[in-house]
Amino acid sequence: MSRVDIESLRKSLRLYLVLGSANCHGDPAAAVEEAVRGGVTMVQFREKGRNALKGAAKEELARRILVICRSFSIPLIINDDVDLALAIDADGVHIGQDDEPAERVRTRIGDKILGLSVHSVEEAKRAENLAVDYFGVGPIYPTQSKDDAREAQGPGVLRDLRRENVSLPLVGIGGITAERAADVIGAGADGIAVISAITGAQDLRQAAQQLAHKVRASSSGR
Ligand code: TZP
Ligand code: MG
Repeated sequence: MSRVDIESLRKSLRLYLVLGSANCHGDPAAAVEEAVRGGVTMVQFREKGRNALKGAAKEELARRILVICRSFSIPLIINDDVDLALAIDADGVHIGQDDEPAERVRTRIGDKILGLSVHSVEEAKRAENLAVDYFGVGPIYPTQSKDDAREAQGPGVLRDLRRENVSLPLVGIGGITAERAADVIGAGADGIAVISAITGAQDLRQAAQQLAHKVRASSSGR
């Protein structure tokens, strides 16, 4: 197998749902199914927080989410858990600046997708030679969904990255709603990553449909 095709990854990143059990009222796998039916193009399993599942229970939920993603042919990325990604043969891993270093993760996951959170041009430049496949950039707007989130930076950070010729696929994250999606895409992101705009909605499928529509409308021609 070879590394992911960058252009198809850009498309997969268009509407990236990030979630774990802390973000869902009901079964997270059911939430994924609804959201994917609405137009989500990639999923990240991010099991965090005080009551986060661990061990076999975490793996069991990840496997159920993987079955759904596979049935819709969309990638499943695991947040900061290389062992789990390898155990279930997920499509990739997403890491933050303080997680297992990207070089080591790349060695362990081979050709799977590797995403890295960056907060500035400096962090992105430092990581450009690290065999990372995409950058998650944020928080773009204030967020309630991450305890240790840094200060929101606005879509300008995406513009700065593009101006400095960072060419990797970029996905904006943090406080993104249907109303804000066009500004994030317009600033240079290939897609948007959301938690609450989907998991906090009454109708998850409809929320995903609205977001997908906004992304499609604002990235036409790309
Ligand atoms: N990383 C930066 S902001 C964030 C993460 C995981 C949380 C995004 O959640 P929401 O609800 O879409 O603001
Ligand atoms: Mg992390």
